[in-house]
Amino acid sequence: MEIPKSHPRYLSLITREKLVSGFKKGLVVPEGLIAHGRGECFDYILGEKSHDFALEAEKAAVALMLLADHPVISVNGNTAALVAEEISELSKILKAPLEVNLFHWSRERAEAIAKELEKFGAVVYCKGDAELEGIEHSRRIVDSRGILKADVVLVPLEDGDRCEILRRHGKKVIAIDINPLSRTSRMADVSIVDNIIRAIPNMIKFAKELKKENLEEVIRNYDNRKILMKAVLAIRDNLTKIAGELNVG
Ligand code: PTJ
Repeated sequence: MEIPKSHPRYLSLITREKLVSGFKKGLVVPEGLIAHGRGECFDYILGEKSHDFALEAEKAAVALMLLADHPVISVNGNTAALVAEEISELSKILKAPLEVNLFHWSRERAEAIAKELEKFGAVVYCKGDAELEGIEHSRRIVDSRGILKADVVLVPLEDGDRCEILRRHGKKVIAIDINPLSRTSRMADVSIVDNIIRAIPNMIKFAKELKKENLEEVIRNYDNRKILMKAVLAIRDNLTKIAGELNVG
């Protein structure tokens, strides 16, 4: 569908179109469209901008990945449809391979997503030759070169319990989830409460700017509970502000 640039909701509508196009290409599952709707709702309530708490988490995430021995970026259908090019660039800068990891797994879709990412020159793992113990659903299927041996894993747009299991396996987990109340946000070591379409470009910027000697300090000063608290308070404050505006007169 042709969306005029003058439309006040242009960016939001274009983002939807990317998902629909990803769905038609077999990258995104129907459930992914529903998940996006939930994300849109939280983004709307948060004012559709990267708040300070998101920027701080994005910076800490980049520092953690730069300090890691085996950082890996997990990619699902929605992520591939929305930010294939940007996440490939981030992967190259951070020297963190991409790994296709799906909740609604099929060999065909995993390979289609890998192909989409490879177009942008990233290293993509999708052998699915190993299993993460402790998970019963398809996210247990991992690559022996990637998530299985990773020490830090970036998990955008997750759906629940894998974060906890990854941590039980001794890995540090960075989540990108615009919902600060989600199980994933609550369980992660670093919770990026931001829309992925802003989070990845912000992370690219930090990855280019951060100096090696500052990485440890960034991590030392980072407090994820505070970040999540600020995100929840931002929801409250934004709603209070809007209610106040409606109350005038
Ligand atoms: O491709 P698959 O098979 O791995 O499936 C992917 C989905 C997204 C369907 C699957 O992981 C799923 O069901 O996820 P959930 O449980 O809906 O969780 C996704 C989380 O991501 C929710 O908390 C949403 O609020 C959040 N979210 C959705 N869109 C965005 C987002 N967060 C940041 N940016 C977004 N654009």
